[in-house]
Amino acid sequence: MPTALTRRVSPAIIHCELTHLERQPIDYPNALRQHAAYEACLEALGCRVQQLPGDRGMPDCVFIEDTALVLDEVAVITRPGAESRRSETAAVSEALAAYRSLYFIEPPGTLDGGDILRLGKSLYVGISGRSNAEGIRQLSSLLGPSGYTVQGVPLSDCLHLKSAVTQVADDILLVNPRWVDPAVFVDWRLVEVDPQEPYAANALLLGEAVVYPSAYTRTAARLERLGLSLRLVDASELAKAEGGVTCCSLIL
Ligand code: CIR
Repeated sequence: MPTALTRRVSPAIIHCELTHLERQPIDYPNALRQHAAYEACLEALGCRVQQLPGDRGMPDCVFIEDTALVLDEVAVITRPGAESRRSETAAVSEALAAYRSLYFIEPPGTLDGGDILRLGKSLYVGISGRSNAEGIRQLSSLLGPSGYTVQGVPLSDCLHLKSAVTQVADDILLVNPRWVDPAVFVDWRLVEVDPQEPYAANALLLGEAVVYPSAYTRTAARLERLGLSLRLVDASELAKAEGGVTCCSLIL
């Protein structure tokens, strides 16, 4: 049974980092309710959920994906690009040490887990405002010996690579072609987000099921037409903090 590591929403979420969105009020009780429903969805899909406590001093700590890359062999603890987020890694590395040997990204490298798309043994890493060339170089030298290839991918206008592209089936990627060049993924069958839903490319594939935000009805219809099995969750409150569905868990 996979473990999904999550982290409780911080009461300070209202002070989260924002890059592309204007600050809007976040309803904390509603964010907690939606996060609990997301965890219940992961449980219904067969995961054991292990929730780490939130932290008042870490507004973005619910977005646990950014703090680590978990592979079958090892885990890499990142060094988040936003300085306000660097302290989030301590509790996550403590928890992950029970499951994996750990590697660490060291200064001056920066890397956010949201920038790393793993497709088999290929790791695509967004060259973003958060992940720099040195972080990508360190990732490559840490994981090359285990047979992983690491390729940097240019992005435009979005926070992370997985804002622009995620895997939704064995052979299908969901992509926003305005934010990442689809030619990078030439060997894959690609489905594009509806142009009216630019934020709709972030989906979480768990087994055969796709955990997906209920807000993106047009893109959801495209995915359903392909025969994919969607589990819709209301992720609207954390979307105001620029979070999606991949970023609220680490699947082990
Ligand atoms: C941040 O800007 O770091 C947070 N407010 C949102 C992080 C979302 N993480 C992700 O999509 N992997």
